[in-house]
Amino acid sequence: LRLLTAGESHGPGLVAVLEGIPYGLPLTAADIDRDLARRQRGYGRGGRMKIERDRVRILGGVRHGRTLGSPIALWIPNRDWENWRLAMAVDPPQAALVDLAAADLPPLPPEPGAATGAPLPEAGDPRDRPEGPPGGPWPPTGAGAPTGAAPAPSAADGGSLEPGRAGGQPGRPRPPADGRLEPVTRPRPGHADLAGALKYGARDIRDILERASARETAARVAAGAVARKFLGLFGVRIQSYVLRIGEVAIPSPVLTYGEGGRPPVDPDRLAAATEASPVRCPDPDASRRMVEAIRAAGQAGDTLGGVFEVLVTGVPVGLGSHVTGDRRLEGRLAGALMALNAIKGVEVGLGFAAAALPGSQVHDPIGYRPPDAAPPPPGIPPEAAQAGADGWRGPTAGFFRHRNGAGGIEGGISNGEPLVLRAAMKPIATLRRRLPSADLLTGAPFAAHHERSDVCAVPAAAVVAEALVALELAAAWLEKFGGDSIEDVQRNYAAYCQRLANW
Ligand code: EPS
Repeated sequence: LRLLTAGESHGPGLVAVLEGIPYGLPLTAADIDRDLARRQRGYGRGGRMKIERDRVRILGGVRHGRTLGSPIALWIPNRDWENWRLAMAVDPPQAALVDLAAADLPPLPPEPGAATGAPLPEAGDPRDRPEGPPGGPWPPTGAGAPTGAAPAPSAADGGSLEPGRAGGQPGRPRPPADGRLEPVTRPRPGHADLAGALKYGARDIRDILERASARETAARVAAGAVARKFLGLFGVRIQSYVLRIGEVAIPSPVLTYGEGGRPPVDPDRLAAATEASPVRCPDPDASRRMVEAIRAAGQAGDTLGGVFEVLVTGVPVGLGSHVTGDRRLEGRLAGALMALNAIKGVEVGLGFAAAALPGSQVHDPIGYRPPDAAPPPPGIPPEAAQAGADGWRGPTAGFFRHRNGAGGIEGGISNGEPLVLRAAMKPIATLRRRLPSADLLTGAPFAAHHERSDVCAVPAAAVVAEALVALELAAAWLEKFGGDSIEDVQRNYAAYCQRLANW
């Protein structure tokens, strides 16, 4: 499976090309739009999400609602592009301006890129003073925490904290129509701005930030929705939920099993509770406190990170392999999650907690129960059910674990228990309370650039993580059961399940 995405945050749109999905997978735009909409939600998102209504157009690889086995080309237009036609023009700015003459725009500022010629802001402007801690106590403890009445969060509008206008900052005058043509020269600590500009030799940080923006994840979510649809044919389900926002945290709901290895939660109820929460946390009380923490951070001009978990049920024993490092499933999945913007840590199962425990409390005792002869639960192919798949576990020939500290992977191979993956996201780097920075062209001290942004995007990142896990698992699936058509893959999978059932 190969994926390539393209497109800038404020360019015309985002593109994904996914190659390797077999012939004959039922697929419509609605399968993809559902996940695009989920990625847009979550309390703490900024004004951009009020502008965008992400919807895919399938440009290739699908005919009459079925995949053709050819590359699948997906296109997600950026509605905000209308506001950035000049600043993000594909043509050189002077030519683009001729095209846009009807828009009655003011004259262009000097060409960005000439290091000496680029206009620099007046250092005396109070807006250029950093508002964040320059070298004060670290980590800061609730500095600037606001008081006062909390506005009621709204799940319906995604709970955005900023007004939906393009550009500018709340309470400040709107920049001139061509203001975005001015080069961005004050790198944000924590963003790709400075490292990217130095690496590529860019004199305008916009050349870096447009692609470093997490807007690109919309394209990965679209491709991941195709992988999810593919895995769904075999009874595999992927659900994320938020465990932490800032200091508000809940424990993983899936690590502690009941008597005899009974699943700790009903995956349907976990999914319903998660999707009903404005922060995608299945615990309603924690959700309320998380919303409050995001609101307070937003009022203080700050941002918040967090932790989410991805649960994958119905995974058969045998994906990935112990034989070489690059085929180990843990490494592949962790790599996929670490490749998501702002992710700074990944855990599998007990994760870091396993380091503090003796082996007797870490490794999962093995049990056996003959597979049930009853008809398969909905969504599980009969041959997988014969081999012991029950909606929680995938087919395992009847072997099971009394708990799931391994997070469903041993020796780099899936063991049939659900996969349990966690990732830690750092707070978003674009702060309204701007941190100290230095001008890219002169080195002069300035407050970092601020552009409209999110206060917290952990709920959205969890949805993106589902897509990344789906893509990696679909790749591992095709390596084990691959074929040119869905029919071939189903036959290969059925034969494997049969082998397990006859164990
Ligand atoms: C995003 C779109 C962006 C940001 C966010 C993710 O929109 P804009 O830059 O127009 O506000 O909301 O990007 C970042 C957090 C970032 O650091 O770049 C999206 O569609 O997810």
